[in-house]
Amino acid sequence: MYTVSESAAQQGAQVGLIMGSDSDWPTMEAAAEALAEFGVRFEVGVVSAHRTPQRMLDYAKSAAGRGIKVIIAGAGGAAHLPGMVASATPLPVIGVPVPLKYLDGMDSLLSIVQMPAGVPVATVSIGGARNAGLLAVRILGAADPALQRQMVAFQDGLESMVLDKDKALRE
Ligand code: RP5
Repeated sequence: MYTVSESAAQQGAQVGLIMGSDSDWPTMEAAAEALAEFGVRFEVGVVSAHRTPQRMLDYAKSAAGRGIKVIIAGAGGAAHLPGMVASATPLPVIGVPVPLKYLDGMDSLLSIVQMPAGVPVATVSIGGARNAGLLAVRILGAADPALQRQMVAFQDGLESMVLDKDKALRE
């Protein structure tokens, strides 16, 4: 389990894990856990597109220069954070639609996924923060053979898990 404050201080972070509000953390925590499973260093922060627009731009514009390779951005409702961050950084941005009380996260999904040509955001499923973390690992793994081998082992583990369940079902 991670708290925002514990994770925020990591040195040499490769992934920037940001969210529009601390209320997004229960959803976004799964991304942090996935990154930690692979030993990927990350930083965590609350960056609101609407409440702290300048902070958002400062974060997006400085991320690549600080060594960040991938940004995971989660937001709910009128979820403009991932798209706006993508507009101000050359880094790959993964958007996580955070489900809120109303509309079951469809508002978050549609706010994030329907980007104009030229400004891509790789959008995962509603509440799909774990896959956001795993996708960040895959992106980093493309230039890091050791990390890619870890991903292959993880995928082998998924296969074994399913085969074991299948076997148990038929026993
Ligand atoms: C969004 O507004 C945040 O990403 C969050 O999902 C939502 C609600 O924020 P709070 O009112 O809980 O701070 O910008």
